[in-house]
Amino acid sequence: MTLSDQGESKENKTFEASADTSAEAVAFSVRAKPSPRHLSIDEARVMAGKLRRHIVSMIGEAGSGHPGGSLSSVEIVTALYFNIMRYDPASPSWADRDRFILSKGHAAPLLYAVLAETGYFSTDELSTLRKMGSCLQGHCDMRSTSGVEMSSGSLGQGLSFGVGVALAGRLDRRDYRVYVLLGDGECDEGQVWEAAMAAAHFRPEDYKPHSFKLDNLVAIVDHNGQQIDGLTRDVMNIDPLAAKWRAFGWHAIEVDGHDLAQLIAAFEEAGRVKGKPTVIVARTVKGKAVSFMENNLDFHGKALTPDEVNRALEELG
Ligand SMILES: Cc1ncc(C[n+]2csc(CCOP(=O)(O)OP(=O)(O)O)c2C)c(N)n1
Ligand SMILES: [Mg+2]
Repeated sequence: MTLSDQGESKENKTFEASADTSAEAVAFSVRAKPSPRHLSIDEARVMAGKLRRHIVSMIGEAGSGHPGGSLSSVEIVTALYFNIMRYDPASPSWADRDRFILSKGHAAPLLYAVLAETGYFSTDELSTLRKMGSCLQGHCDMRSTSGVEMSSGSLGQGLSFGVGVALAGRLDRRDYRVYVLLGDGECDEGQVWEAAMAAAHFRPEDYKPHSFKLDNLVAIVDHNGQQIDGLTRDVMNIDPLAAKWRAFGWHAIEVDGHDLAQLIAAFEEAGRVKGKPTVIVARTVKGKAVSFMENNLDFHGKALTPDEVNRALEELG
């Protein structure tokens, strides 16, 4: 049974029941799991274009924000929210939902765009970004925005949080999966590597009788080659990135981060990996799909002017 088969009142009752650990309630909540959405690649491409239009419009309207790193991760979240993850916008705290954690919290407009398009709130809210009283803060605030799993913006913390959420899933015997999106500049933070080491450390033989293998955890690194102060290879060379994660005990997959088919295949591969967490190193272009923003360091943390918004929207079609 999928959510679309259920009436509204039954749906709410289902999710209330998921906190109940009786066999009957657990069986019911297992039956009631919503399936991931399934857009075709062409439909997903159209959705990616929509997300990009939201991003440039809302940052232009706000007059501040981080467009470059929001645009580079568009296909990553499109693949996750429209082909991979299991969630229900009507029940944002449903205990069995898959979790998406935006560790690079300055890309908040990207997350807001996808949360609006999936139905967590209206797309009309997007134009309130960074305004007084808005539920859409400049950086992610889990107390203000439906669907935001972690307050982020201080780089380096999301993977540690994700390890905790993945461990909690194992402890609670829930089969949700945890996805953490990191920036490549963010990987300069030592805490990322502490979390990477911890994630691969937890093994069932250490914690019998429970299974603590964190193969329910997937990190994605948006490897756009740029950070706030310049090129990653100049500021702090992190390559070879996949080899580093492998050395830390992770299964690593490298993809073109704008190729939806490659991304979906990589997430599916991650779902089949047993006994270790997976990292997807996604090669991307900062400012992707807007010619004057691509690889332009200026647009790391600078809003588009009204004229630039118009030019960008024209290009995005
Ligand atoms: C702990 C911390 N230090 C510094 C900053 C300021 N800052 C915001 S974005 C950014 C660069 C991040 O680069 P990257 O992770 O590569 O992000 P992307 O290229 O995807 O935008 C920095 C240093 C911060 N937010 N948090
Ligand atoms: Mg970067």
